[in-house]
Amino acid sequence: MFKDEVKGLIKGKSKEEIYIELLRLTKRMAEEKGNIESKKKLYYISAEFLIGKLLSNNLINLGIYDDVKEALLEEGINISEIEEIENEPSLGNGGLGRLAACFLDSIATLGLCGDGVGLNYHDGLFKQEFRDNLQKELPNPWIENESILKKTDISYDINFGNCSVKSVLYEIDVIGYDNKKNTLKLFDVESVDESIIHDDSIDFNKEDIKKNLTLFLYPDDSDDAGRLLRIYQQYFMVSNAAHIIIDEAKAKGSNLHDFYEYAVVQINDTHPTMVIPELIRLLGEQGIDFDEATDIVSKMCAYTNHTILAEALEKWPIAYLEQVVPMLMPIIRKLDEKIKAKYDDKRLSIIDDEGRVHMAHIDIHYCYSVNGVAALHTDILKKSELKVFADIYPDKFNNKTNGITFRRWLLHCNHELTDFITEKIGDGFKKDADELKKLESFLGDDEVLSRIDDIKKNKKNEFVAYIKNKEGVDINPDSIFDVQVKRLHEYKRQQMNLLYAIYKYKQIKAGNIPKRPITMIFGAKAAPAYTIAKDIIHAIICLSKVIENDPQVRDHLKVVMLENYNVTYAEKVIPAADISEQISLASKEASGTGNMKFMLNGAITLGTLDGANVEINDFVGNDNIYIFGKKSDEIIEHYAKADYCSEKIYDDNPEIATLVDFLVNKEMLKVGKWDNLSRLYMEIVNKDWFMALIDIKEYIETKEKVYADYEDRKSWEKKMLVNIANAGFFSSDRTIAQYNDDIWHL
Ligand code: GPQ
Repeated sequence: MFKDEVKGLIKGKSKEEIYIELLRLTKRMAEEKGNIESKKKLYYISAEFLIGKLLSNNLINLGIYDDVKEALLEEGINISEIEEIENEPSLGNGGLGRLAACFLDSIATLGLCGDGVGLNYHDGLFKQEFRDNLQKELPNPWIENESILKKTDISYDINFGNCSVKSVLYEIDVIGYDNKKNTLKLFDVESVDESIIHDDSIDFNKEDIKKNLTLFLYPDDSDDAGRLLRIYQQYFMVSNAAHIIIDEAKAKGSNLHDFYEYAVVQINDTHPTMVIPELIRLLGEQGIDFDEATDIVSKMCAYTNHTILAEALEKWPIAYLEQVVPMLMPIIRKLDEKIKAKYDDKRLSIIDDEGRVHMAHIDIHYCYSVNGVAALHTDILKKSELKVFADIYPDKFNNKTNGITFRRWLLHCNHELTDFITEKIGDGFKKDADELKKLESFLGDDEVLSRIDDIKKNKKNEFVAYIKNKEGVDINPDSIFDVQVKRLHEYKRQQMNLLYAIYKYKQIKAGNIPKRPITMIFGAKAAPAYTIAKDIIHAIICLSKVIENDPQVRDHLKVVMLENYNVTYAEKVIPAADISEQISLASKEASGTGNMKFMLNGAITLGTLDGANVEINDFVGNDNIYIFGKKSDEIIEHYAKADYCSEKIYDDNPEIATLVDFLVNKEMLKVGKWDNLSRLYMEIVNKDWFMALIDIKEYIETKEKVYADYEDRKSWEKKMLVNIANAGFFSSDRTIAQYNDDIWHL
């Protein structure tokens, strides 16, 4: 029996040794399963793969989780103690990287032949600590002597303008659920030198490429050296990718004139865009002329856009590219000339009049597919942001609404709910998420409804214990868990949620005690150079201290800022959430994927009609979601007319002004710093670029209604059930099936 075999492996071993044994076991079993193969292969190139810990997910996908869990239990060990030992690889920032990881899981699960290609950042995204109520960034080394990485002997010489480096390829198994495996290919530099980083800081000499190229994910790009390093990283990633794609196609018999029959490349936002000129260049080296090479590459590359935020659309100065990748510039110029010869609309150019190269424009002209990541987002791309392109290439544009892997975001993170669903509707939903819909037949079944509620209570209790142990924070398990966890960005409007917390604080001070205590949970990292985002974190932490110090308030309201929010933390807090905060300024959140994870785990969305919230709303209906705020059309118009004025809202609405003023009052300044709090105050009053004040009133009203409705337990339980039952569409298996049907054709 398999369980006995596992017991044999772990007997008498320490937890660290058991982790290593199980790691080796999963690697062996993956090897036995073998690779998914087909003539045509997908290469999903991405600067980020936020894969999270892998052990338990691999056990689940291999079908041995229960056996291993029981074997451990019989030795007196809870599997969560082993999970704790694994380091979380920090190979991504947020949604874009996590999406890539969910996609890999679904690609393998659907039995499609497709690998991820990216970089092996040694210190990944920084580790966040709070010191003096401020975010401090620390290196986050995650690679142990023995890890999920498998070193290969594949290596390429990558030449930059002023130096060359030798690459080395590491691989991570991507095991499909009840299927064979694919690979995540992570390229690294042989000469990288971790010793140039100091323990207490993420500063380092950005100029020594040979030593630092793969140390960090997206190093601070607020200065020239940082921006240049980013181009080095991008070219290193795509040049390696291009080499291996060509090698693998040739090994399968391609004569390169038929290259596109062997490979399809999905370009995950603009970071891997240089793969287009690089492939053209390498085909040229193999004797294929420019026009044919361009044609071949255009038949095999597809681009996904993940944002309409102008500042996130990469535009590299020619001078930078001349320095780092001079061999690509003649190709980029030729690609641009073709466009300029064909269209006399400057907005379509690749190189603009200021000498900047618009990476997205390379993608749109020279890929055969351009997709957005939610219906509204794709609509906005077609109708406004990229309208000039959509007009000339109407057939290229398509939507692929994002999804999440249910293996991680239900089966792994919520065993109780998974088991209960299985008990009620069988386990077909594990392969066909649409079967969750069957749960709706239990809407009138009080016992089922209370069980759903009990499971939520259990997950809340577990989270209370987890955070107590991890951060020493006490949370009342009977309070409402109102959760906003995601990257810190002004467009996501954590500052608006903060203003709500201030509102509630003042209400309680005035004697309006909420029926039930409220716990407002935030989790977010801010980019190291994003000053206002860091000020928002500071203000949230300061407010939490002000409340903590106030005996009149603290039993009724608690604000918690989770430290170092990451995938592992998400897996704990999302199943415990009652309310899912998805409050971005309409039009700005391309999709969101956290919204889907919360829904699947029975949290109710409080959100704007933005990104995939719109589709969630369509599925669950207005009674099972709380929507507020201005619509995207109106917001887009404000930007077009430049007529939004936060100061006017502030001046005309004393009740709003008192909330903003609170940021710099004496209680806040007792625990916080004037520089940070006053800067945030000024920003909101004078600028408020992402319009927190435009929706604050409606937000407060809607949230009050959510809290009140929460007390009608039966009706809330129904909302939970409707949300879970309608989450099927948001499985990344559906998303990937659509990518394959419409774009990849594997
Ligand atoms: N997203 Cl361009 C990121 O996480 N990082 C990025 O650099 C860009 C986009 C997110 C986007 O903000 C979310 O709305 C999406 O759900 C997510 O990509 C995946 O598409």
